[in-house]
Amino acid sequence: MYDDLTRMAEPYKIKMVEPLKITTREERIRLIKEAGYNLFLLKSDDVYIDLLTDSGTAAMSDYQWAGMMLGDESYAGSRNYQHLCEVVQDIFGYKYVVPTHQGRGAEKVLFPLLIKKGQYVLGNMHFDTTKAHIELAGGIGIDMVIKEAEDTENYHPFKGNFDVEALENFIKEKGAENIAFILATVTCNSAGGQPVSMENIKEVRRIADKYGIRLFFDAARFAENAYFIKQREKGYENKSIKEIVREMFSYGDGFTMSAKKDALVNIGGLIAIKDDEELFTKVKTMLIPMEGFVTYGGLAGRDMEAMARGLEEVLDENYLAWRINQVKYLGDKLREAGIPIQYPTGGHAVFIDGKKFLPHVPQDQFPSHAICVELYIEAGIRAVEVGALLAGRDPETGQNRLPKLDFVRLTIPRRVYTNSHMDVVAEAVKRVYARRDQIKGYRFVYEPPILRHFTARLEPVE
Ligand code: P71
Repeated sequence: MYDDLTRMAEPYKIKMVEPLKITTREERIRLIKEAGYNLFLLKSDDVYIDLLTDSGTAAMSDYQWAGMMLGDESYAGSRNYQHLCEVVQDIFGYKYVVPTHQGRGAEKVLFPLLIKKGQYVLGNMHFDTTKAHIELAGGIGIDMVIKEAEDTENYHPFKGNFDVEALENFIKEKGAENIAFILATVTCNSAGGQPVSMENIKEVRRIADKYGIRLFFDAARFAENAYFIKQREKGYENKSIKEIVREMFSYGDGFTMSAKKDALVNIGGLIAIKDDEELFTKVKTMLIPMEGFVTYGGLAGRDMEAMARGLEEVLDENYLAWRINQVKYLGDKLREAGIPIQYPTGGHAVFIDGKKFLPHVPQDQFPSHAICVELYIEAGIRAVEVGALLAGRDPETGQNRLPKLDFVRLTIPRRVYTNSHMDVVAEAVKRVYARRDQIKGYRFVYEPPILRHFTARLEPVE
Protein backbone atom coordinates (compact mmCIF):
# COMPACT_ATOMS: atom_id res chain seq x y z
CA MET A 1 0.00 0.00 0.00
CA TYR A 2 0.84 3.65 -0.32
CA ASP A 3 2.95 5.55 2.13
CA ASP A 4 2.39 9.29 2.54
CA LEU A 5 4.69 10.35 -0.31
CA THR A 6 3.68 7.91 -3.02
CA ARG A 7 0.06 8.78 -2.32
CA MET A 8 0.58 12.22 -3.81
CA ALA A 9 0.72 11.15 -7.45
CA GLU A 10 -0.70 8.62 -9.87
CA PRO A 11 0.42 4.97 -9.37
CA TYR A 12 1.26 4.77 -13.10
CA LYS A 13 3.24 6.71 -15.65
CA ILE A 14 2.29 7.82 -19.15
CA LYS A 15 3.59 5.91 -22.18
CA MET A 16 1.37 7.32 -24.90
CA VAL A 17 -0.42 10.65 -25.14
CA GLU A 18 -3.44 11.98 -26.99
CA PRO A 19 -3.27 15.71 -27.73
CA LEU A 20 -6.21 17.85 -26.71
CA LYS A 21 -7.55 20.60 -28.95
CA ILE A 22 -7.83 24.00 -27.32
CA THR A 23 -10.69 26.24 -28.45
CA THR A 24 -11.42 29.88 -27.59
CA ARG A 25 -14.42 31.09 -25.64
CA GLU A 26 -15.85 32.74 -28.80
CA GLU A 27 -15.56 29.45 -30.67
CA ARG A 28 -17.24 27.55 -27.85
CA ILE A 29 -20.14 30.00 -27.72
CA ARG A 30 -20.67 29.37 -31.45
CA LEU A 31 -20.14 25.59 -31.25
CA ILE A 32 -22.60 24.99 -28.42
CA LYS A 33 -25.23 27.16 -30.16
CA GLU A 34 -24.75 25.15 -33.37
CA ALA A 35 -25.18 21.97 -31.31
CA GLY A 36 -28.62 23.17 -30.15
CA TYR A 37 -27.19 23.64 -26.65
CA ASN A 38 -26.94 19.87 -26.40
CA LEU A 39 -23.54 18.58 -25.28
CA PHE A 40 -24.22 15.17 -26.82
CA LEU A 41 -24.23 16.90 -30.21
CA LEU A 42 -20.75 18.39 -29.87
CA LYS A 43 -17.80 16.86 -31.66
CA SER A 44 -15.50 15.36 -29.04
CA ASP A 45 -12.60 17.15 -30.78
CA ASP A 46 -14.17 20.40 -29.64
CA VAL A 47 -14.07 19.28 -25.98
CA TYR A 48 -11.04 19.96 -23.79
CA ILE A 49 -11.84 17.83 -20.72
CA ASP A 50 -14.51 15.23 -21.38
CA LEU A 51 -16.45 14.30 -18.23
CA LEU A 52 -19.55 13.04 -20.02
CA THR A 53 -19.09 9.50 -18.80
CA ASP A 54 -16.71 7.01 -17.22
CA SER A 55 -18.14 4.35 -19.53
CA GLY A 56 -15.78 2.97 -22.16
CA THR A 57 -13.44 5.93 -21.66
CA ALA A 58 -10.68 4.33 -19.56
CA ALA A 59 -7.02 4.18 -20.57
CA MET A 60 -5.95 0.56 -20.85
CA SER A 61 -2.64 -0.55 -19.39
CA ASP A 62 0.34 -1.83 -21.36
CA TYR A 63 -0.52 -5.29 -20.01
CA GLN A 64 -4.02 -5.04 -21.48
CA TRP A 65 -2.69 -3.77 -24.82
CA ALA A 66 -0.22 -6.64 -24.88
CA GLY A 67 -3.17 -8.98 -24.35
CA MET A 68 -4.91 -7.46 -27.38
CA MET A 69 -2.13 -8.95 -29.52
CA LEU A 70 -2.97 -12.39 -28.19
CA GLY A 71 -6.56 -12.32 -29.44
CA ASP A 72 -7.78 -15.72 -30.62
CA GLU A 73 -10.38 -14.73 -33.21
CA SER A 74 -11.82 -18.22 -33.64
CA TYR A 75 -15.60 -18.16 -33.96
CA ALA A 76 -15.98 -20.90 -31.35
CA GLY A 77 -13.92 -21.91 -28.34
CA SER A 78 -11.60 -18.90 -28.23
CA ARG A 79 -8.85 -19.24 -25.64
CA ASN A 80 -9.56 -15.67 -24.54
CA TYR A 81 -13.09 -16.76 -23.59
CA GLN A 82 -11.57 -19.52 -21.47
CA HIS A 83 -9.30 -17.01 -19.76
CA LEU A 84 -12.19 -14.62 -19.16
CA CYS A 85 -14.27 -17.42 -17.59
CA GLU A 86 -11.41 -18.43 -15.31
CA VAL A 87 -10.91 -14.86 -14.12
CA VAL A 88 -14.62 -14.28 -13.47
CA GLN A 89 -14.93 -17.61 -11.64
CA ASP A 90 -11.92 -16.77 -9.54
CA ILE A 91 -12.97 -13.23 -8.60
CA PHE A 92 -16.72 -13.63 -8.17
CA GLY A 93 -17.13 -17.32 -7.46
CA TYR A 94 -19.81 -17.73 -10.15
CA LYS A 95 -19.77 -20.85 -12.28
CA TYR A 96 -21.39 -19.70 -15.53
CA VAL A 97 -20.16 -16.80 -17.66
CA VAL A 98 -20.90 -15.30 -21.06
CA PRO A 99 -19.68 -12.06 -22.62
CA THR A 100 -21.97 -9.47 -24.22
CA HIS A 101 -21.25 -6.40 -26.33
CA GLN A 102 -21.92 -4.08 -23.36
CA GLY A 103 -24.05 -3.81 -20.22
CA ARG A 104 -27.38 -3.25 -21.91
CA GLY A 105 -26.74 -6.32 -24.10
CA ALA A 106 -26.53 -8.37 -20.90
CA GLU A 107 -29.78 -6.79 -19.64
CA LYS A 108 -31.52 -7.44 -22.96
CA VAL A 109 -30.66 -11.16 -22.82
CA LEU A 110 -31.17 -11.87 -19.12
CA PHE A 111 -34.17 -9.78 -18.08
CA PRO A 112 -36.85 -11.37 -20.31
CA LEU A 113 -35.87 -14.73 -18.82
CA LEU A 114 -36.60 -13.50 -15.29
CA ILE A 115 -39.58 -11.18 -15.72
CA LYS A 116 -43.23 -12.12 -16.30
CA LYS A 117 -45.50 -9.34 -17.53
CA GLY A 118 -46.52 -6.96 -14.75
CA GLN A 119 -43.91 -8.18 -12.24
CA TYR A 120 -41.78 -5.79 -10.21
CA VAL A 121 -38.01 -5.52 -10.18
CA LEU A 122 -36.91 -3.97 -6.90
CA GLY A 123 -33.65 -2.07 -6.86
CA ASN A 124 -31.76 0.48 -4.81
CA MET A 125 -31.90 2.74 -7.87
CA HIS A 126 -31.99 1.32 -11.38
CA PHE A 127 -29.82 2.89 -14.03
CA ASP A 128 -31.75 4.34 -17.00
CA THR A 129 -30.96 1.66 -19.59
CA THR A 130 -31.61 -0.96 -16.93
CA LYS A 131 -35.05 0.46 -16.19
CA ALA A 132 -35.72 0.61 -19.93
CA HIS A 133 -34.88 -3.11 -20.30
CA ILE A 134 -37.04 -4.00 -17.30
CA GLU A 135 -39.94 -2.18 -18.98
CA LEU A 136 -39.23 -3.70 -22.40
CA ALA A 137 -39.48 -7.13 -20.75
CA GLY A 138 -42.92 -6.20 -19.36
CA GLY A 139 -41.73 -5.44 -15.82
CA ILE A 140 -41.94 -2.43 -13.54
CA GLY A 141 -38.77 -1.06 -11.98
CA ILE A 142 -39.01 0.31 -8.44
CA ASP A 143 -36.29 2.31 -6.66
CA MET A 144 -35.88 1.80 -2.90
CA VAL A 145 -32.73 3.65 -1.98
CA ILE A 146 -32.50 5.01 1.60
CA LYS A 147 -33.90 8.50 2.05
CA GLU A 148 -30.50 9.81 3.21
CA ALA A 149 -29.43 9.65 -0.45
CA GLU A 150 -31.77 12.52 -1.26
CA ASP A 151 -30.16 14.80 1.28
CA THR A 152 -27.05 15.86 -0.65
CA GLU A 153 -25.52 17.89 2.20
CA ASN A 154 -25.34 15.32 4.96
CA TYR A 155 -22.73 12.60 5.21
CA HIS A 156 -23.78 8.98 5.11
CA PRO A 157 -21.15 6.30 4.38
CA PHE A 158 -23.46 4.15 2.23
CA LYS A 159 -25.97 6.33 0.42
CA GLY A 160 -26.51 3.52 -2.10
CA ASN A 161 -28.12 1.24 0.51
CA PHE A 162 -31.57 -0.28 0.12
CA ASP A 163 -34.28 0.89 2.46
CA VAL A 164 -34.78 -2.68 3.70
CA GLU A 165 -37.96 -1.89 5.58
CA ALA A 166 -39.56 -0.41 2.45
CA LEU A 167 -38.31 -3.43 0.51
CA GLU A 168 -39.91 -5.96 2.83
CA ASN A 169 -43.14 -3.97 3.10
CA PHE A 170 -43.39 -3.76 -0.67
CA ILE A 171 -42.94 -7.53 -1.03
CA LYS A 172 -45.56 -8.20 1.67
CA GLU A 173 -48.02 -5.80 0.08
CA LYS A 174 -47.67 -6.97 -3.53
CA GLY A 175 -46.95 -10.65 -2.82
CA ALA A 176 -43.66 -12.42 -3.51
CA GLU A 177 -45.11 -14.00 -6.67
CA ASN A 178 -45.31 -10.53 -8.20
CA ILE A 179 -41.63 -9.77 -7.69
CA ALA A 180 -39.42 -10.89 -10.60
CA PHE A 181 -36.12 -10.34 -8.77
CA ILE A 182 -34.15 -7.86 -6.70
CA LEU A 183 -31.34 -5.92 -8.39
CA ALA A 184 -28.55 -4.31 -6.38
CA THR A 185 -26.64 -1.69 -8.37
CA VAL A 186 -23.08 -1.35 -7.05
CA THR A 187 -22.11 1.41 -6.80
CA CYS A 188 -25.44 3.17 -7.11
CA ASN A 189 -24.82 5.41 -10.13
CA SER A 190 -28.02 7.46 -10.13
CA ALA A 191 -27.70 8.41 -6.44
CA GLY A 192 -24.19 9.75 -7.03
CA GLY A 193 -21.92 6.72 -7.44
CA GLN A 194 -22.73 5.84 -3.82
CA PRO A 195 -21.76 2.49 -2.31
CA VAL A 196 -23.88 -0.26 -0.79
CA SER A 197 -22.60 -1.74 2.48
CA MET A 198 -21.94 -5.43 3.05
CA GLU A 199 -24.39 -5.38 5.92
CA ASN A 200 -27.09 -4.00 3.62
CA ILE A 201 -26.35 -6.60 0.92
CA LYS A 202 -26.61 -9.34 3.56
CA GLU A 203 -29.89 -7.96 4.83
CA VAL A 204 -31.32 -7.81 1.30
CA ARG A 205 -30.22 -11.43 0.84
CA ARG A 206 -31.99 -12.41 4.05
CA ILE A 207 -35.23 -10.81 2.82
CA ALA A 208 -34.79 -12.38 -0.62
CA ASP A 209 -34.43 -15.83 1.01
CA LYS A 210 -37.37 -15.27 3.33
CA TYR A 211 -39.67 -14.69 0.34
CA GLY A 212 -37.96 -16.99 -2.16
CA ILE A 213 -36.86 -14.16 -4.48
CA ARG A 214 -33.62 -14.04 -6.44
CA LEU A 215 -30.98 -11.35 -5.95
CA PHE A 216 -28.88 -10.11 -8.87
CA PHE A 217 -26.22 -7.43 -9.09
CA ASP A 218 -25.73 -4.67 -11.62
CA ALA A 219 -21.99 -4.97 -11.17
CA ALA A 220 -20.59 -2.16 -13.37
CA ARG A 221 -18.63 -0.52 -10.52
CA PHE A 222 -18.12 -3.52 -8.25
CA ALA A 223 -14.49 -2.78 -7.32
CA GLU A 224 -15.17 0.83 -6.37
CA ASN A 225 -17.98 -0.43 -4.13
CA ALA A 226 -15.61 -2.93 -2.50
CA TYR A 227 -13.05 -0.21 -1.88
CA PHE A 228 -15.64 1.88 -0.01
CA ILE A 229 -16.55 -1.15 2.12
CA LYS A 230 -12.90 -1.58 3.01
CA GLN A 231 -12.61 2.11 3.92
CA ARG A 232 -15.88 2.58 5.77
CA GLU A 233 -17.29 -0.67 7.10
CA LYS A 234 -16.20 -2.18 10.37
CA GLY A 235 -14.51 -5.56 10.06
CA TYR A 236 -13.33 -5.08 6.47
CA GLU A 237 -10.34 -2.80 6.99
CA ASN A 238 -7.85 -5.67 6.84
CA LYS A 239 -9.50 -7.70 4.09
CA SER A 240 -8.24 -7.58 0.51
CA ILE A 241 -10.45 -6.07 -2.20
CA LYS A 242 -10.69 -9.52 -3.76
CA GLU A 243 -11.96 -11.04 -0.52
CA ILE A 244 -14.53 -8.28 -0.17
CA VAL A 245 -15.72 -8.70 -3.77
CA ARG A 246 -15.98 -12.45 -3.23
CA GLU A 247 -18.10 -11.97 -0.14
CA MET A 248 -20.37 -9.34 -1.76
CA PHE A 249 -21.14 -11.63 -4.66
CA SER A 250 -21.60 -14.69 -2.46
CA TYR A 251 -24.96 -13.17 -1.50
CA GLY A 252 -26.15 -12.93 -5.13
CA ASP A 253 -27.51 -15.38 -7.69
CA GLY A 254 -25.87 -13.73 -10.66
CA PHE A 255 -24.97 -10.42 -12.26
CA THR A 256 -25.08 -8.30 -15.37
CA MET A 257 -22.08 -6.07 -15.91
CA SER A 258 -21.14 -3.22 -18.15
CA ALA A 259 -17.42 -3.97 -18.45
CA LYS A 260 -16.90 -0.43 -19.73
CA LYS A 261 -16.47 0.82 -16.17
CA ASP A 262 -14.49 -1.15 -13.58
CA ALA A 263 -13.35 -3.84 -16.03
CA LEU A 264 -11.23 -1.07 -17.60
CA VAL A 265 -12.11 -1.75 -21.22
CA ASN A 266 -13.60 0.41 -23.95
CA ILE A 267 -16.31 -2.07 -24.91
CA GLY A 268 -17.83 -5.20 -23.40
CA GLY A 269 -20.23 -6.68 -20.89
CA LEU A 270 -20.90 -9.86 -18.95
CA ILE A 271 -23.62 -12.12 -17.65
CA ALA A 272 -22.59 -14.43 -14.82
CA ILE A 273 -24.78 -16.93 -12.97
CA LYS A 274 -23.74 -18.47 -9.67
CA ASP A 275 -24.95 -22.06 -10.09
CA ASP A 276 -28.39 -22.18 -11.74
CA GLU A 277 -27.67 -24.40 -14.73
CA GLU A 278 -31.20 -24.23 -16.08
CA LEU A 279 -31.14 -20.44 -16.18
CA PHE A 280 -27.72 -20.50 -17.81
CA THR A 281 -28.99 -22.82 -20.54
CA LYS A 282 -31.72 -20.26 -21.28
CA VAL A 283 -29.16 -17.44 -21.28
CA LYS A 284 -27.02 -19.27 -23.83
CA THR A 285 -30.04 -19.95 -26.01
CA MET A 286 -31.03 -16.27 -26.14
CA LEU A 287 -27.47 -14.98 -26.36
CA ILE A 288 -26.85 -16.63 -29.73
CA PRO A 289 -29.50 -14.79 -31.78
CA MET A 290 -29.04 -11.51 -29.92
CA GLU A 291 -25.35 -11.03 -29.12
CA GLY A 292 -23.48 -13.91 -30.75
CA PHE A 293 -22.20 -17.38 -30.03
CA VAL A 294 -21.54 -18.29 -26.39
CA THR A 295 -17.75 -17.96 -26.59
CA TYR A 296 -17.71 -14.40 -27.97
CA GLY A 297 -21.09 -12.70 -27.27
CA GLY A 298 -20.52 -9.76 -29.63
CA LEU A 299 -16.86 -9.20 -28.75
CA ALA A 300 -13.59 -9.92 -30.53
CA GLY A 301 -11.22 -12.37 -28.86
CA ARG A 302 -8.84 -9.50 -28.13
CA ASP A 303 -11.62 -7.59 -26.35
CA MET A 304 -12.23 -10.56 -24.05
CA GLU A 305 -8.51 -10.78 -23.27
CA ALA A 306 -8.37 -7.07 -22.39
CA MET A 307 -11.42 -7.53 -20.17
CA ALA A 308 -9.96 -10.53 -18.34
CA ARG A 309 -6.82 -8.51 -17.63
CA GLY A 310 -8.79 -5.38 -16.68
CA LEU A 311 -10.84 -7.34 -14.14
CA GLU A 312 -7.62 -8.45 -12.45
CA GLU A 313 -6.02 -4.99 -12.54
CA VAL A 314 -8.97 -3.16 -11.04
CA LEU A 315 -8.56 -5.10 -7.78
CA ASP A 316 -5.22 -3.35 -7.17
CA GLU A 317 -5.67 -1.30 -4.06
CA ASN A 318 -3.15 1.35 -5.03
CA TYR A 319 -5.11 1.95 -8.22
CA LEU A 320 -8.43 2.11 -6.36
CA ALA A 321 -7.06 4.44 -3.70
CA TRP A 322 -5.85 6.83 -6.38
CA ARG A 323 -9.07 6.57 -8.32
CA ILE A 324 -11.41 7.24 -5.41
CA ASN A 325 -9.17 9.98 -4.09
CA GLN A 326 -9.02 11.77 -7.42
CA VAL A 327 -12.81 12.02 -7.39
CA LYS A 328 -12.66 13.19 -3.77
CA TYR A 329 -9.93 15.71 -4.62
CA LEU A 330 -12.24 17.41 -7.09
CA GLY A 331 -15.22 17.16 -4.73
CA ASP A 332 -13.26 18.68 -1.84
CA LYS A 333 -12.20 21.65 -3.96
CA LEU A 334 -15.81 22.35 -4.87
CA ARG A 335 -17.06 21.94 -1.33
CA GLU A 336 -14.39 24.29 0.01
CA ALA A 337 -15.71 26.90 -2.44
CA GLY A 338 -19.23 26.45 -1.07
CA ILE A 339 -20.55 24.65 -4.16
CA PRO A 340 -23.36 22.19 -3.34
CA ILE A 341 -22.47 18.59 -4.22
CA GLN A 342 -23.65 15.12 -3.27
CA TYR A 343 -21.61 14.45 -0.15
CA PRO A 344 -19.58 12.37 0.33
CA THR A 345 -18.33 12.04 -3.24
CA GLY A 346 -18.96 8.69 -4.86
CA GLY A 347 -16.71 6.38 -6.82
CA HIS A 348 -16.81 7.63 -10.38
CA ALA A 349 -18.02 11.21 -10.38
CA VAL A 350 -18.69 14.42 -8.52
CA PHE A 351 -22.40 15.23 -8.64
CA ILE A 352 -23.28 18.94 -8.33
CA ASP A 353 -26.72 19.67 -6.88
CA GLY A 354 -28.20 21.73 -9.73
CA LYS A 355 -31.29 22.88 -7.84
CA LYS A 356 -29.19 24.35 -5.03
CA PHE A 357 -26.64 25.83 -7.47
CA LEU A 358 -29.32 27.67 -9.51
CA PRO A 359 -32.31 28.13 -7.18
CA HIS A 360 -33.79 30.82 -9.45
CA VAL A 361 -34.14 28.45 -12.44
CA PRO A 362 -37.33 26.33 -12.29
CA GLN A 363 -36.61 22.61 -12.49
CA ASP A 364 -38.54 22.24 -15.75
CA GLN A 365 -36.11 24.74 -17.28
CA PHE A 366 -33.30 22.31 -16.53
CA PRO A 367 -30.93 24.09 -14.09
CA SER A 368 -28.35 21.28 -14.18
CA HIS A 369 -28.31 21.39 -17.94
CA ALA A 370 -27.78 25.14 -17.88
CA ILE A 371 -24.70 24.63 -15.68
CA CYS A 372 -23.35 22.06 -18.14
CA VAL A 373 -23.67 24.56 -21.00
CA GLU A 374 -21.85 27.23 -18.97
CA LEU A 375 -19.04 24.83 -18.04
CA TYR A 376 -18.48 24.15 -21.70
CA ILE A 377 -18.39 27.84 -22.53
CA GLU A 378 -16.15 28.59 -19.56
CA ALA A 379 -13.43 25.99 -20.21
CA GLY A 380 -14.44 23.44 -22.83
CA ILE A 381 -15.48 20.95 -20.15
CA ARG A 382 -18.23 18.50 -21.04
CA ALA A 383 -20.27 17.35 -18.05
CA VAL A 384 -23.62 15.57 -18.23
CA GLU A 385 -27.03 16.39 -16.82
CA VAL A 386 -28.60 13.69 -14.67
CA GLY A 387 -31.84 15.41 -13.80
CA ALA A 388 -35.13 16.60 -15.27
CA LEU A 389 -33.90 16.68 -18.87
CA LEU A 390 -32.78 13.05 -18.67
CA ALA A 391 -35.88 12.00 -16.72
CA GLY A 392 -38.24 12.78 -19.62
CA ARG A 393 -42.02 12.93 -19.39
CA ASP A 394 -44.55 10.81 -17.56
CA PRO A 395 -46.14 8.73 -20.36
CA GLU A 396 -49.58 9.03 -18.74
CA THR A 397 -49.79 12.75 -17.95
CA GLY A 398 -47.29 14.05 -20.51
CA GLN A 399 -45.81 16.24 -17.79
CA ASN A 400 -42.07 16.61 -17.21
CA ARG A 401 -40.85 14.27 -14.49
CA LEU A 402 -39.14 16.33 -11.81
CA PRO A 403 -36.74 14.02 -9.95
CA LYS A 404 -35.75 14.84 -6.37
CA LEU A 405 -32.10 14.59 -7.30
CA ASP A 406 -31.14 16.92 -10.14
CA PHE A 407 -27.43 16.70 -10.86
CA VAL A 408 -24.55 17.90 -13.02
CA ARG A 409 -22.33 14.84 -13.19
CA LEU A 410 -18.60 15.47 -13.54
CA THR A 411 -17.71 11.91 -14.49
CA ILE A 412 -14.05 11.00 -14.23
CA PRO A 413 -12.70 8.50 -16.80
CA ARG A 414 -10.31 5.94 -15.30
CA ARG A 415 -6.55 6.62 -15.58
CA VAL A 416 -7.12 9.34 -18.20
CA TYR A 417 -6.83 12.76 -16.56
CA THR A 418 -4.36 14.06 -14.00
CA ASN A 419 -5.12 16.24 -11.02
CA SER A 420 -3.98 19.26 -13.05
CA HIS A 421 -7.07 18.64 -15.15
CA MET A 422 -9.10 18.42 -11.95
CA ASP A 423 -7.72 21.84 -10.92
CA VAL A 424 -8.98 23.31 -14.20
CA VAL A 425 -12.39 21.73 -13.68
CA ALA A 426 -12.64 23.08 -10.12
CA GLU A 427 -11.63 26.57 -11.23
CA ALA A 428 -14.16 26.55 -14.07
CA VAL A 429 -16.99 25.45 -11.77
CA LYS A 430 -16.06 28.21 -9.32
CA ARG A 431 -16.13 30.85 -12.06
CA VAL A 432 -19.52 29.67 -13.26
CA TYR A 433 -20.76 29.67 -9.66
CA ALA A 434 -19.57 33.27 -9.20
CA ARG A 435 -21.82 34.41 -12.07
CA ARG A 436 -24.71 32.04 -11.35
CA ASP A 437 -27.25 34.87 -10.96
CA GLN A 438 -26.99 35.62 -14.68
CA ILE A 439 -27.54 32.03 -15.82
CA LYS A 440 -30.88 31.31 -17.48
CA GLY A 441 -32.89 28.14 -17.96
CA TYR A 442 -33.54 26.28 -21.22
CA ARG A 443 -36.55 25.29 -23.29
CA PHE A 444 -36.96 22.89 -26.21
CA VAL A 445 -36.73 23.88 -29.83
CA TYR A 446 -37.01 20.18 -30.73
CA GLU A 447 -37.98 17.48 -28.25
CA PRO A 448 -37.79 13.83 -29.34
CA PRO A 449 -40.44 11.47 -27.88
CA ILE A 450 -38.05 9.06 -26.11
CA LEU A 451 -34.54 9.40 -24.64
CA ARG A 452 -34.85 13.07 -25.44
CA HIS A 453 -31.58 14.23 -23.90
CA PHE A 454 -29.48 12.55 -26.61
CA THR A 455 -30.88 14.45 -29.59
CA ALA A 456 -32.95 17.36 -28.26
CA ARG A 457 -32.27 20.92 -29.38
CA LEU A 458 -32.72 23.72 -26.89
CA GLU A 459 -32.44 27.49 -26.45
CA PRO A 460 -32.00 29.74 -23.43
CA VAL A 461 -35.20 31.16 -21.92
CA GLU A 462 -34.99 34.95 -22.29
C1 P71 B 1 -23.02 6.09 -17.54
C2 P71 B 1 -23.43 4.90 -18.33
C3 P71 B 1 -23.40 4.93 -19.82
C4 P71 B 1 -24.16 6.00 -20.45
C5 P71 B 1 -25.51 5.89 -20.58
C6 P71 B 1 -26.25 6.90 -21.14
C7 P71 B 1 -25.62 8.04 -21.58
C8 P71 B 1 -24.26 8.17 -21.48
C9 P71 B 1 -23.53 7.14 -20.92
C10 P71 B 1 -24.27 2.67 -18.03
C11 P71 B 1 -24.73 1.68 -17.13
C12 P71 B 1 -24.64 1.85 -15.71
C13 P71 B 1 -25.16 0.88 -14.86
C14 P71 B 1 -25.10 1.04 -13.38
C15 P71 B 1 -25.82 -0.43 -16.73
C16 P71 B 1 -25.32 0.49 -17.62
C17 P71 B 1 -25.42 0.20 -19.08
N1 P71 B 1 -23.83 3.85 -17.60
N2 P71 B 1 -25.74 -0.22 -15.38
O1 P71 B 1 -23.20 6.08 -16.33
O2 P71 B 1 -24.06 2.94 -15.16
O3 P71 B 1 -24.21 -0.26 -19.54
O4 P71 B 1 -23.56 1.47 -21.24
O5 P71 B 1 -22.43 -0.76 -21.15
O6 P71 B 1 -24.76 -0.59 -21.96
O7 P71 B 1 -22.48 7.04 -18.12
P1 P71 B 1 -23.71 -0.02 -21.06
